[in-house]
This record gives sequence, structure tokens and C-alpha cells, in this order.
Amino acid sequence: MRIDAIILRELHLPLVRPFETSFGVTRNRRVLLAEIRSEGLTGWGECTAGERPFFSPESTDTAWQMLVQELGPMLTAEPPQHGGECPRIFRQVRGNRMAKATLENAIWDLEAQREGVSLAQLIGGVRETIPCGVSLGIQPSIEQTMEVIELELAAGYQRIKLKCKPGWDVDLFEKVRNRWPDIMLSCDANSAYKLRDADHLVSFDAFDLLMIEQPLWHDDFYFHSMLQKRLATSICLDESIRNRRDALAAIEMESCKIINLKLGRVGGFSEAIAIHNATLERGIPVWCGGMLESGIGRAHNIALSSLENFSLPGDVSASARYWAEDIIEPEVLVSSAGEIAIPDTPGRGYEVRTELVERLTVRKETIRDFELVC
Ligand code: OSB
Ligand code: MG
Repeated sequence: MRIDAIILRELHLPLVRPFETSFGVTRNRRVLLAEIRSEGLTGWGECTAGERPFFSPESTDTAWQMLVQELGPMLTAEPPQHGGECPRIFRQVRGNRMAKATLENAIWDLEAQREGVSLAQLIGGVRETIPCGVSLGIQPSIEQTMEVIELELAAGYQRIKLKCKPGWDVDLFEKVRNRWPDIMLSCDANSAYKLRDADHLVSFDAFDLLMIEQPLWHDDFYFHSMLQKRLATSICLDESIRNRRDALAAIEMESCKIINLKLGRVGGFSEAIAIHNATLERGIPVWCGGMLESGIGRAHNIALSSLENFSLPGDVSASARYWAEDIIEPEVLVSSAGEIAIPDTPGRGYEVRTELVERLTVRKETIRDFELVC
């Protein structure tokens, strides 16, 4: 395909409520979007890097720099026919997976439009709906958390994930379990614990959690495998899994029994599909994580979740939980059964509200075909 232009934009989007994790609070998102124009079609990608490099080493600013200086010019110099060619085109750039995914996912969107199929169909999706859970940030009090859980369960969500950290864990789990003995409940520590907390983490077993997500270091497999031996509860890895080899190592070492798969964290659809296939073959369930995405990233997450091994409810939930007004049309809706219907129209399946995008844009840069000077 010919690439006519890559347009990068930074949008400022306030969250409808702050989102607090063990590493900090997010109130306003700085969303980086890539629009790729090709032969009359437009593909969109969203960068899932945070405002600060706290979840991963990337941030909105490092990704912007990488896209303008390296990845954008590489793509215009060697336009791919298929999204699956992007990892090869970007191979010389180490890491920077969220920046790479921004462009790769836009190419997959373009490819699906060109082929006249939905993104879910293009990647081999088999589901028509996806089961949804919610990720609840750390709240000011346990009472407030209970109120939020009540609302989310009433809305139909199938699984509640509680962000936790030392001092915000067992008391909360106990109260929640006493009130709702049978719900699907899990927790996510975002690396807030150390191996010396192992006895404390073993006490989580009393609450029948579906999983404990990323209890230890963001770059670790070995100590998670030591911890998993002591826990009845399944460990789920998020931050640690950067690619298929990491997934294989974690499975081999029994560092986890479940994997949270995120498109940006692994560099885009190609690697996400490779991890999906590897976990399917080995009987390790996956689910789709979220990174407080706008509608564009959300649309890609929905397509990814159509794959066979996405058997557990993910963190991909309704637009209205994050945004007063999403930048896609229609916005993402969740049924009273806690499901999102996967669109079957060509490409990402949600229109981009370009006027709204333009109004929210605070920074814009167009990358055209030009020689890379090395
Ligand atoms: O660890 O899954 C995580 C949000 C930002 C960074 C990391 C994580 C999260 C979430 C929110 O849990 C998921 C969502 O609702 O988008
Ligand atoms: Mg997580």
C-alpha cells in the first residue's frame, strides 16, 4: 500500500473520575493518535503509553519522539502490504513497543478496510461478543469501593478487579467477599509487593480470587515462579510479558497460570497474536487488559478479544466509564449481560469523530515520505 501521510496528534482528554494504582493517580489522559492515510483509506492507531513512565519505560513524549524520528520514516520508506510486516520494518529499533504498536495497529486497520473485512475477522477472531470485567482504581475508602462495585455489578459486569497495594488489600477483600461471596473477583498490584511479603500474599488465598495480577517486580519471572509455588491463587502476569518468548519462559517456569495480554505492551497485533497462539497451545488462558484507552485503542482491544483463547472477562469496558464524550461513533457499549458485541463492519468498526479529535488536539505533526538521514 502507498502511504500518503502519517498524522500524529496529541489529545487532552479528562477522565470522568481519577484512576489510582499502586504507582500513582491519572486524572487527565494525554492520548497520542496516529492517522495513516493510504489510497483513499484512513487507518487509526492509539499509543497506550502513560503520561509518565511508571507502568512501562515509555511515555506519551518518548513515543512521540520515537514515532517522529524513527518509526514514522521507517514506515514511509518501506510501506507494508500487511500489518504483519511491521515488526520486520521496525526491527532495528529496540523496545519502544507502545510506539511501534501505534503504527502497526493502524496498518492492520487499513488492511482490514482494504480487504472489506472487520479487524476481528482479519486476525482470525471466532467470537461475536466478549465478556467484560472492570478494573477499579484505589478509592478513598472501602465504603466507596463497595458502592462502586455495587453499581458495576448492577450494570452487568462479570468480573471485578481491585487495584491493591500494601495497606489496601486484605481488609478490602474481606469486606467485598463477605458481601458478595460468589462474584468473580481478582486483584492487581502493579508490582507493589516484594518476595518478603510472600506470607502476606499467601493470606490472599482465603478470598478465592480468580488471580493476583503482577504482585512482584515488573521485569521478573523467577521470583514470581517462587511465589506461585506457595500460592493456591493463580498469578497473572501483565508488565512482565513483553513478547512471545517472555510468555513461553513464564509458562515454562510456572511464573503464572494466566496472562493479561495488552496490544501496546507487546508491540501490536503481530506479537499479540503470536502470544495468543502460544498460550492457546499450552492451555494458559488470556484476557485483554486496558490502558485507559480512548475509543480507538478500545476498538483494537475489542477486535483482539475476539480470538479463541480470550476465555476470561477482560478489562475492556464501556466508553462512558472513562469519557464524557468518546472520540468514536458509536461509543463502546456493554450489555446488561456484561458483553460487548464485536462489530462486523470493515476495519476497526467504529467511526472516528474527526471534528471532535481536531478540537481536542493540542499537538500535531505530519510525517511524509522523506529520506532517513543516518
Ligand atoms: O495494570 O492493568 C493495569 C490502567 C493503567 C495502567 C495499567 C493498568 C490499568 C488498568 C486499567 O488496570 C484498565 C482499564 O480500565 O483500561
Ligand atoms: Mg495490570
